Amino acid sequence: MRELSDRVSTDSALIDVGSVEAIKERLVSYLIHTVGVDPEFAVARDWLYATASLVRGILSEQYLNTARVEYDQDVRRVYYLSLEFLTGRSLMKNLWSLGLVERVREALKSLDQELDEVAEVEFDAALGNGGLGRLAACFLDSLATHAYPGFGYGIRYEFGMFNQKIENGQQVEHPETWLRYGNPWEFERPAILFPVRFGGHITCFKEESGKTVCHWVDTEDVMAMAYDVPVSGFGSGVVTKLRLWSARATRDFDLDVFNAGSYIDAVKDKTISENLSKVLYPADTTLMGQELRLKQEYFFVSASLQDILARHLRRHHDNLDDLHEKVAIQLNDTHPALAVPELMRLLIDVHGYEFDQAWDITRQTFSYTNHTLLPEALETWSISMLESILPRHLDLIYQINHRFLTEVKRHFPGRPDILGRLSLVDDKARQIRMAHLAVVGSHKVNGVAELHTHLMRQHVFADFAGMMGEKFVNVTNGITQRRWLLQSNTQLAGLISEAIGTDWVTDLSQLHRLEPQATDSAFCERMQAIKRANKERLAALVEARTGVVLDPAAMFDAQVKRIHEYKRQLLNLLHVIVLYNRIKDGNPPAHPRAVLIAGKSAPGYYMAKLIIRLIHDVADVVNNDPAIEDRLKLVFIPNYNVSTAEVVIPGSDLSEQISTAGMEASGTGNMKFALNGALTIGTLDGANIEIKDAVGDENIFICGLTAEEVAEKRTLGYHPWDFYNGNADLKRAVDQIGGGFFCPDDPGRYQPVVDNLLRNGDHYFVMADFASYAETQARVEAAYGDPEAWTRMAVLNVANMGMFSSDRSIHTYAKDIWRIKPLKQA
Ligand code: 4GP
Repeated sequence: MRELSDRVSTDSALIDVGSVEAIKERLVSYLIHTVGVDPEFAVARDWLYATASLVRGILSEQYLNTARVEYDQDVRRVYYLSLEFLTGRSLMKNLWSLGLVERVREALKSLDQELDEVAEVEFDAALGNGGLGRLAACFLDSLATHAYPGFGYGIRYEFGMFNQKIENGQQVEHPETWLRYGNPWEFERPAILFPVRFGGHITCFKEESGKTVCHWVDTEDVMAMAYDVPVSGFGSGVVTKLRLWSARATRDFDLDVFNAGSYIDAVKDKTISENLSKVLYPADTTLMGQELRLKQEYFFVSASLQDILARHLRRHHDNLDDLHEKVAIQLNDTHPALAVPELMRLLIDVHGYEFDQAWDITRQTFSYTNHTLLPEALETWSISMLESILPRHLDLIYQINHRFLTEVKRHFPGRPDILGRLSLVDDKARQIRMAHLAVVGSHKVNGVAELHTHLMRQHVFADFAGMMGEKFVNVTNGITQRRWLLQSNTQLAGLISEAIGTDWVTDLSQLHRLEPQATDSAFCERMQAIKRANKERLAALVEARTGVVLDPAAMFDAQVKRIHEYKRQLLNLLHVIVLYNRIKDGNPPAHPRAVLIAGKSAPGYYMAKLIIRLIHDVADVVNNDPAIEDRLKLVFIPNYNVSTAEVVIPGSDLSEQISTAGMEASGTGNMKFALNGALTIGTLDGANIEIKDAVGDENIFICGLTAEEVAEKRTLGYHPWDFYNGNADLKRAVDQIGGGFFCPDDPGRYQPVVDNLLRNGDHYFVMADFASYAETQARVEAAYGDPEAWTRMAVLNVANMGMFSSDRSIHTYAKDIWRIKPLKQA
């Protein structure tokens, strides 16, 4: 794609990357001077570190330029606070951003290295669980690409998302030591260090002026030390910073303790404090309530806010009165919601503000994104835990609540019921409701897809919406087309660019110009050939990881995402069993199908883990039954992560997005698949609805109950037995699961699965949706039998994905929520 490299600025004043020869020289130099390895003996990893050093150098230069421009323009900047950033690998992303892919490829070749092999040895930075963490990574990419003044804050977990191994068909979690060889992208900043305090108690006294002043004393402190990771913007020359905090013991800095007490005990204490940033909590959408997690949340929030305030004061603002004019802070879910009382504490206790003014500044600074409506995911913290770990914050939360409830009383006179529902404090359970704190402390609250925002207004935050409706807005999620098309599906990206030019890379709405290609047979044939090549690449990955050989001529039907009952991998599996039975009965599907499932379960989520096991047991039977031949395969791809997604998504024909309607806030995998020309089978849930509206009803396969119907059934009574008794295919499949057909050595193994589907009320409406899902799958199969029509639909999907770019999401946040503007380039 020559045109593309013309659009990209590779400017570096200090590092010559203008020619292959110059790059080669640099790479050898970095290998020797930075990595410290003899070129004769260097392996791919050494070359990765040499290449990353070169690239990081350019990014650092660009970051310094960006920071200078921001400083000069003294603009408002957004700080994205997130406990998760699911970045994945960075080498190829950065090379694409800088337009250096081909030159570096050639330079490495002249050194007998293959760029793809070098890139492949990079560890995924998996500092996140799933959706909201990956979204944060896409957002940083869009911010930098469009030159918005932005900055990310998170935690530098020593152990990110666990490495999922499958042993005897079961998920086993192993630590992922991604920092084993060091992280070549980060800058360690030992001088950027803030104390974070825990425990202790509060003493308040009246000053002579009559003002009451409170001090938080006798605390135990941990230091937060910064690591900076540059985030490149595509072709913009703008680099955004992701600052990740790592915990350090204060003991390092306080030799007295070593001298006074026992050396060994002091070192033990050090280890305990440093545990704070050791590990990412591997549960998504579930509540944990663990003390370490609370400490992590406060740790990164406190360090980030101290850093933000110090920067604000440094930047020729000698007070914090106008903080909100220069600083917008986005809370990625409630995980950073303690930022609200923390900013209040800093303003009041440290900078001497009165409560009212501090509260004004705070509310104008924060905004909050909600990512899930699942009740079990709405964070609450026990009052007793807060009392002992963050007593000053608890006190401030009570004060905030008191003020807020006074407003509520004014708004809803004579409605004590509402008072209890809206309160930040759940008196009965003795808990603080973090979502309420985030809503009250923010000037805007957004959901992540139209339906989700609607349900948020109607249900979870209905009383709030009744009082402050204008606060609740929608910003539908998006994905960065740079990673999810340009980089991971280079052939399709090339074909698109040939047809419509390369503007789509930074303006995805341009894709609509592809629409006429849907009826161009030459274009469609090339699209098919590309899909075929991507399927071969995926089949190779599957064989390498599982030993199962897939025929690329089969329909590749993929469901890749966290394993969760609401996402309904079980619905998919029931359908696989039905297909299996049909083949055994001599009624095979018209077209061979390979069903691919991947995803991690939270380690403590019993039912999700049981479902993973069931997938393996069913796969064993299906894949090893000679009667099935190649007509059906079922594969579980272990250790799903960003890099695996980059191969699975371009190589799939069918995208499974079959959550119980009303439960998937948005989904972003759905967007990635459609952008890569897979067709969707999905429920009317989350962003599926908007995808359907964009691509047209005839280019998507919709099934199942709507959110309204689900809600209605829940209220009026739902009887899964009726569906079981009314559908012979379904009954047989459920009986096989319950009767041990797939695990004759331990026939009762899956009784809990069947109990959930039948006796315990089938909370996720699997039984109710099965018939509709199976019928829709039959339509999919028929459609797949007509490759021309299928490809036409695939092209129309790609052509209509323009609005699902994270660039669009970011432009909306920038305009409606953060009130920030792109930097004027110097
Ligand atoms: C996820 C939602 O489940 C998903 O629908 C959404 O697309 C994504 O956030 C980004 O908004 N939620 C989480 C979580 O990742 O941990 O709650």
